[in-house]
Amino acid sequence: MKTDRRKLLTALGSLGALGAVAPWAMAASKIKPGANSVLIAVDVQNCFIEGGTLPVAKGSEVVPVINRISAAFENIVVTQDWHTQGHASFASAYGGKKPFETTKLSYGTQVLWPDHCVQGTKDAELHKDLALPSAQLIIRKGFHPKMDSYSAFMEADAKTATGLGGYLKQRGIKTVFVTGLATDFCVAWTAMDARAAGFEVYVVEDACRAIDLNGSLAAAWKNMAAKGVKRIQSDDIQVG
Ligand code: VGL
Ligand code: ZN
Repeated sequence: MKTDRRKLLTALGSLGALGAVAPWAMAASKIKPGANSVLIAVDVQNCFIEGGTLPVAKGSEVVPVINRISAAFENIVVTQDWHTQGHASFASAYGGKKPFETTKLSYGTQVLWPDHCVQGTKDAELHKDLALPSAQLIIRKGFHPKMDSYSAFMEADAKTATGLGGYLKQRGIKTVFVTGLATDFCVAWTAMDARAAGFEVYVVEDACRAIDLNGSLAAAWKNMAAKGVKRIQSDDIQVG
C-alpha cells in the first residue's frame, strides 16, 4: 500500500514535470510567419492616438505590441489615412452635421468624422514610437476628396483598388497579419478585403484598439469571422 502510494506520487511528479515542459513544447505550435507573410500596420498615426483629432481609446498601446512582433516578419507594409482638406468623410463638410452622425453618399452610408489625418499635417504622421525600419511600402488611402477608404485594399465604392492587393500578389505574399487602428473600421475592412482578394488573414487582437461606435466592435468581429478572418493574440506568433 505504502509503496503503491509512493509510486503514485512519483507518477504524479513526472506528470508535474511534463506540465513544466508544456510551455516549451507549445512554442512549436505557435504561428511562424514565413517569407510569404506580411505584417500590415494600419493607420498608427497621431490622429488616432490620445491627443489626436480622432483619438482611439488606448490607441498608443498598440505601438509596443506591433514593434515587438515585427521582428517575426520579413515583409511589412504600413498604411496612412490620408485625407484632403474638406474630405467627404468629415462632418464639417456638411451644413448641420455633427461628427459620428451619418450621411448618404454615392456608395452608401458614410459615418461622418471629425476632421482628421489631413495630408501633410502632423496629425497624419505615423506615431513617433512606431519602429518599423524594415517596412517596404507605405500605402496612403482616403485621398479621393469624395470617397472614403477604411480598407487598405479597396475604397468605399468597393470598386476602386488602392493597388495593395496587386503589390502583395506580385511579391508572392499569401498570408496577411493585420494590426493597428481602429479594429472596427480600418483594421476590419482591410482584413475582410484581404480575404476577398484571396489571402489567408489573421487579425492580431491585442495589436489593435477600437473606436466602438454603437456596437461596431462586436459587429466587426462577427463580420470578420463570417469571412474567414482568424482572430489571434500577439503571443500566438513565434517571435525570434
Ligand atoms: C479610421 C475612421 C475614419 C480608421 C479612419 O483608421 O479606423 N476610422 N478614418
Ligand atoms: Zn479617415
